[in-house]
Amino acid sequence: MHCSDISGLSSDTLFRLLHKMLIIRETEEWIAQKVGSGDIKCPCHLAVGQEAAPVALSEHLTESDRVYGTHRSHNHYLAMTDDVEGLISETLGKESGCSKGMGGSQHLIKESKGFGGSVPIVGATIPIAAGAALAMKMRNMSSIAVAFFGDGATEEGVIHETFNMAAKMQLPVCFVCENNLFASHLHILQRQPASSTVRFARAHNINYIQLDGNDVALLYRKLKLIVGKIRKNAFLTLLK
Ligand SMILES: Cc1ncc(C[n+]2csc(CCOP(=O)(O)OP(=O)(O)O)c2C)c(N)n1
Ligand SMILES: [Mg+2]
Repeated sequence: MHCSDISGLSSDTLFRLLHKMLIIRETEEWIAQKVGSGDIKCPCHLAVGQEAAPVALSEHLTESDRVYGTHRSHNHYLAMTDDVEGLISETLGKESGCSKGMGGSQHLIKESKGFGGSVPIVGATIPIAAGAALAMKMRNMSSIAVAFFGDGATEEGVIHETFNMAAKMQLPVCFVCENNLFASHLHILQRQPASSTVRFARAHNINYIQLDGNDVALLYRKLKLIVGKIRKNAFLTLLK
């Protein structure tokens, strides 16, 4: 059995990480129940099992940063905002929702907390994150942008255009591929010649690291270093 190395993390930090992951899991279980009962009518994609990466990353971000999500972003939204009520109201179509009840599960936003938005079009927020990073760079800010996306998004042309531009312009953006091996019903090996997506970063001379998305302590430690470097413009350096 894989045992997570929790050395160097205080009990406060570990408690906070676990607490946040449980809030996300329980909120999504509630949402699933309400979809089943018909109270929630918008399409909902759950992120069960994908809580650790956004929770660990959000620990190193502030509301001046900008996180962009996908069709499956309850986890990204809650990790950044802690806004359970805004998410639940949104899925119920209420005006008190984070998008005033007009967006539903797949159109979440809360810029005051650093969540720049999620949309259902696969790959669509990746260039938006790069655009935010460009604005941050032009304004000499120390903020960073984050684009979460699935393995399926690596099959969209826009991601490769964005990687090229981000690498060339050395933008302060962190691309996070949550590779759950599936896009809809198809396993990645039925769609691509390899199951790891890091080759796309390599192809654009973007620095990368491949991490176990279920190991929150590892993610916390590694992402702390990476975010710190991106803030100083020292991570997205071209590989020799
Ligand atoms: C441009 C575009 N093409 C197709 C779809 C339909 N679609 C919705 S989710 C999905 C699969 C996405 O897979 P992945 O990016 O791996 O994310 P996951 O669902 O695994 O989190 C597809 C093809 C879409 N929303 N947008
Ligand atoms: Mg996937």
